[in-house]
Amino acid sequence: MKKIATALILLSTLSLPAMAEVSVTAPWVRATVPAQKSSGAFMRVQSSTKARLVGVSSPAAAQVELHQMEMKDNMMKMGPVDGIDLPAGQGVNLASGGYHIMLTGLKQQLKAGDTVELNLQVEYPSKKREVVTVKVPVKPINFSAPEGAMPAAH
Ligand SMILES: [Cu+2]
Repeated sequence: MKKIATALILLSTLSLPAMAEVSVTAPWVRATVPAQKSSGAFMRVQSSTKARLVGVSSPAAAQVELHQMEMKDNMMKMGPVDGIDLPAGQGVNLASGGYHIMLTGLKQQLKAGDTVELNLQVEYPSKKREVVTVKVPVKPINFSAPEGAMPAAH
């Protein structure tokens, strides 16, 4: 019996893939005013191996989308994208004015000091998926991230 258990442990150790490391730094989500049903979340995401951010969900919002803001015909336009590439070892900024995470159908007002949980779905070239849960602090409406990020036009 003991032998079998040891063998099983060994097997499960061997079958573990070399887990890619996805790290998130400086996450924040913008506070909302009482009637506001949407907000943006921002962070820097880095994966040690090539990966792609393919979706986000949150218990705080009915829907969460990956958005991109870009200049088109001299107008800032914002819309959903189906994923954001994470090149190996290179951080990708989800910042105001570029890629960001858009929360819509907020279940309650987001107040500075609160925390919102975001579940980032990451897909690897093998099609294997991983969920990275991030506790994101809510920052005041007038908060702007360092690195000269543009104010959000939400
Ligand atoms: Cu947006």
